Amino acid sequence: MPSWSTSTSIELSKCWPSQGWCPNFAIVGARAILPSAATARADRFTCDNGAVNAPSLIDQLNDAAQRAGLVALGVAAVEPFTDTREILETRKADGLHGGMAFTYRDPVRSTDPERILAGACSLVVGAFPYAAGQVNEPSFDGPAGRVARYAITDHYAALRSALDQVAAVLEAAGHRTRVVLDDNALVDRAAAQRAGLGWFGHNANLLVPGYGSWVVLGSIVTDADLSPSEPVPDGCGTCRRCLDGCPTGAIVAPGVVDARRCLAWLVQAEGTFPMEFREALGDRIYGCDECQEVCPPARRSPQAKETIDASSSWVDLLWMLNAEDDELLSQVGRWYIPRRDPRYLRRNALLAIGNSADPHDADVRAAVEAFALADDEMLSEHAKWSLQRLGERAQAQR
Ligand code: B12
Ligand code: SF4
Ligand code: SF4
Repeated sequence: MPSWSTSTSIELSKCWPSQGWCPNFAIVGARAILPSAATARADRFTCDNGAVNAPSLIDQLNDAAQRAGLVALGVAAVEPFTDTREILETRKADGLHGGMAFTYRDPVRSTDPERILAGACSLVVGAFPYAAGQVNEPSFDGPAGRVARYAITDHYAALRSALDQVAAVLEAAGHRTRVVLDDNALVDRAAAQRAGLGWFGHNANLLVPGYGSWVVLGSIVTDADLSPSEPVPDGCGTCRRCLDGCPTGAIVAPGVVDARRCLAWLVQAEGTFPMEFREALGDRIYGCDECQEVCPPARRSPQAKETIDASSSWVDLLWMLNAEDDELLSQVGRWYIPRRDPRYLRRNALLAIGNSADPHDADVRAAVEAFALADDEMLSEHAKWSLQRLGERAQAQR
């Protein structure tokens, strides 16, 4: 369990404005940033419930957050996120959303916390750390598909449980609460940024000082009138490792991801996987971590020293090709799979096999050939690509 510190802003101020990576991050502890004094801003969004920044309540919230494993907690005002709404609309108009729904479905709704809870006064936003450590090699033989760290286990369930525990403190004090995370209801990164949890990285992720981006984010929308936290200044400076490290050039400008090129989206998107990004997919089967793997603050997270259980970070690709639909969904059904159609899991598996399996393995070839000959047009086409790629790789090894 990381140590909590309320002195982070003093330590961090040594780093900003930064001209690149700040070496002091490694010594910065987790953030307990709920303001302790009853200092509600006079100019804030109308909220007539009366400020409730009683030090005892703030202490209880911080204690509950710490016990529940959150590494940062902050408060944001509930004004609509109009800047983010504009960004969503502009990116949608420019096609950068690549057909995604989520927060793009209804930008007005996703940027207005009052739609979640009428009479809301504050957002209490939390960050839950996940799998930042060393990923072990697969524990089985044969081709292995890499699972992005955020999906290794259900970190969103852990985050929800942590936020529920913090919300219970507010409820016990007589306030109404709604917990939202990773759905269409709210733009989670913008909420976290406004709540002072971290800064917008050039890789578009929200980076928490001392932890980097290996955190998932969620909010408690409440009618409790709490004082907003101070924002965190930019910590990227002139660094651009994520832009240069992205295998498909999807970060088209600092903080701007073109989903049409982003592997994390393409593995979730319906239809044919774009030809030009198939090789770049490598052995990935779900999600993509490259723009975080190269990120110095993410590498220095306290969790980076831990080793991650290999059994959940790799999936047996031959099993994916051969398993029945029900079995596949029972194992990885919590992933976002278009239309809940397991064919998309097999589509991704075929590409990952082409890119990473032993090209001389007869079992691999037989499994892929079966799909190449099958009636399913989409899978047959991806299987043929996979066979060709295996052939090219076998040739290159001679
Ligand atoms: C749609 C979505 C995706 C899409 C699109 C991602 C994207 N960049 O928009 C896809 C499927 C590609 C995706 C991928 C991932 N996602 Co996602 N995703 C979402 C979702 C549902 C909505 C995000 C959204 O509204 N995007 C819209 C655009 C407008 O926002 P944005 O890209 O975040 O841009 C913001 C900043 O970059 C900033 N900004 C804009 N211009 C500029 C300019 C500069 C210079 C700077 C510095 C910043 C900046 O303002 C924007 C608005 O706040 C949220 C959950 C939620 N409800 O919010 C999770 C969420 C963003 N995803 C999350 C995660 C973990 C991931 C992945 C790491 C998973 C993975 N390993 O594959 C990748 C990361 C890819 C990346 N580099 O962004 C986490 C992010 C946690 C964090 N620390 O930031 C979230 C918040 C889920 C959660 N509740 O924890 N995701
Ligand atoms: S998730 Fe992967 S493909 Fe998407 S922006 Fe990051 S590195 Fe690029
Ligand atoms: S890799 Fe990207 S997100 Fe990380 S510090 Fe550098 S510019 Fe910022």
